[in-house]
Amino acid sequence: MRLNMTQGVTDISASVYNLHMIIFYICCVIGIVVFGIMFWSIIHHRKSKGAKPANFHESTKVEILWTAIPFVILIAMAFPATKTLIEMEDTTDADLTVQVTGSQWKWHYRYFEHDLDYYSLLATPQSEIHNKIAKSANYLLEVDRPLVIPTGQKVRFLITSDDVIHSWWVPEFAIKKDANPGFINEAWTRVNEPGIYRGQCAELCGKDHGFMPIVVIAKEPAEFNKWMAEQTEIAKNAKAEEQKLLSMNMSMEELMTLGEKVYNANCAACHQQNGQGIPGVFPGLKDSAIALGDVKEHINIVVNGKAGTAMQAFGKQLALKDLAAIVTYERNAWGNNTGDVVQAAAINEFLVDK
Ligand SMILES: [Cu+2]
Repeated sequence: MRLNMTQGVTDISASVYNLHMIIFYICCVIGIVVFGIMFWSIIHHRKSKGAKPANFHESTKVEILWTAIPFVILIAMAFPATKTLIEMEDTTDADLTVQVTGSQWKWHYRYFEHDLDYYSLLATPQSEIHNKIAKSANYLLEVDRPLVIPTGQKVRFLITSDDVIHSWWVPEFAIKKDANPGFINEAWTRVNEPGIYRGQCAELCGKDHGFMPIVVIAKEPAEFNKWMAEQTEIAKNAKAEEQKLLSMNMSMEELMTLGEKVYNANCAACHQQNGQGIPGVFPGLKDSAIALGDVKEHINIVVNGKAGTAMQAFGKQLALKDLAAIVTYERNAWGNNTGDVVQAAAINEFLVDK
């Protein structure tokens, strides 16, 4: 039974499970009947026993039977399946709408009714991935900022993508929807019990396809509202903080410490922790023309990305000081030693829509 589908935690996932089981049992019965008759006939009416083959070629009775019986079985299966499918597709009257955007290799969540959006990144440390320490129970299934939704309410998901095709899959909600660039797919859920539910990207989307998990926390509505109030407050303060930062200078040390952390979470997947990239696929930054060359060009690439490549525009993903720290880090780590210190104010000039 461990190999069977999950029953999930929503009414829809329960009906999907039941549907799966009903059709599975129908298939078992058909299998037993068909193979039973076949093997019984082969054994009891074999040639060595002197059996003469019957001839029912062009028998109207048989032809009607073997058309009618499968037809009836198919209709009987289509009824409950269609009912469930229609229910799954009905995204009307949602209490909350969340836009889910896949991008290489992370998820972005935006709450329509609230002033809140954020990226959700893999939280499993590199040391676990490279077998330097023991793997934890939720290896590759943990994120820094999970999606939080209320229990007992209808939550609608609008699923899309920034780059290639991803797929947002949470088995316990019975949701698996492709995230296509330029399209919006809809799904919905109503989770009955509070809890932590995990999923993964289910459409091969490139090198780190296995490194963009999904974690959804379902909280009681009161707790959800409390969480939402806290988060919007934090987001508001962070914006105010950004403005203050523009007139402040961080020390080289602070920038390097923060830079290493942010680099490892956001850049190391492609450019690697040692800054050497993957030859032929992702350029290295150690001794590179970008990291040692013009600071402005370097900032521009980090903030606005590089069209036609996997290099994303990080300006909309990270805070000013994180971006300043990344650029400072890349210019001084791995023996790059340019001595350049980049501050938040320098980054701000390159943000297109701020
Ligand atoms: Cu993906």
